[in-house]
Amino acid sequence: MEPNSVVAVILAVLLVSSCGLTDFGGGGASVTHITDRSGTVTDNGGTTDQRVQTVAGRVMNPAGADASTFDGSVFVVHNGNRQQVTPTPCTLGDCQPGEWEFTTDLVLNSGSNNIQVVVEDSGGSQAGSSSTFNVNANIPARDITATLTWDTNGNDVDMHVYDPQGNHAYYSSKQGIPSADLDLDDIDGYGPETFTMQDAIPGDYTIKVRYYDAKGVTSNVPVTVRLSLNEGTPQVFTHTFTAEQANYDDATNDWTVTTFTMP
Ligand SMILES: [Ca+2]
Ligand SMILES: [Ca+2]
Repeated sequence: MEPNSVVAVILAVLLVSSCGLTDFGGGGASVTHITDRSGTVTDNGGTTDQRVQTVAGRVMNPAGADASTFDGSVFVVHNGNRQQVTPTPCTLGDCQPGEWEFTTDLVLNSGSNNIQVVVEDSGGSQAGSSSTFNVNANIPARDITATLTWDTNGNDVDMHVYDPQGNHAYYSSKQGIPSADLDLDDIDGYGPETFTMQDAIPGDYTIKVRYYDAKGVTSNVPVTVRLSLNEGTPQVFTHTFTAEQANYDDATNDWTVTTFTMP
């Protein structure tokens, strides 16, 4: 190999090895790929026929390369809606100094889905953002989508949905409403817990939220529910629980989020 070729190969290796953040980042954050529950990976620009996906990505710690804790917050923004995620130190072989990683579950909309990662420093100022990751979902549109998230790490909040016939979907009966699905019970912070119903029967539906278990969290817990009907613009509802309001199976402190009528 000619010396010039050796230099070219080294440069190529350097360029490839820095792709973790430069593919969709450059701004200190990246979405690397999404994976469905069977393990099938969809890359940026791809198409999937699976609604529930896990988003994986990388972010730079605003505190710098040597910090052992992540000094800031990471948000996944999906079609304009933010959900917070928990970064962990990057463990893969191509990790750059100061690079952390995250995964989070995400429920796609029918059609176009834009996913971006935003990093804020501990003062709440934006410290980084990725380019937009696009994926097209060949899935039927849903009549009802309700997503619960909360702003504290490590504790357990639960969404409860009641249909017009009194059926009840919640963590221990995720398919408690026929033809609907509560995707998962998040028990360690931030959510999301997402309820979807493709063909809603007519009548009144009620969403409630219970602070189930503080699990040592002593701060207040800001909670958000986003409700989208017919995949339209979400209505956003917010509430704050105190630490003392976590009360397991007691409904006393339940937040009645909303009651809405499907035609
Ligand atoms: Ca939960
Ligand atoms: Ca979680």
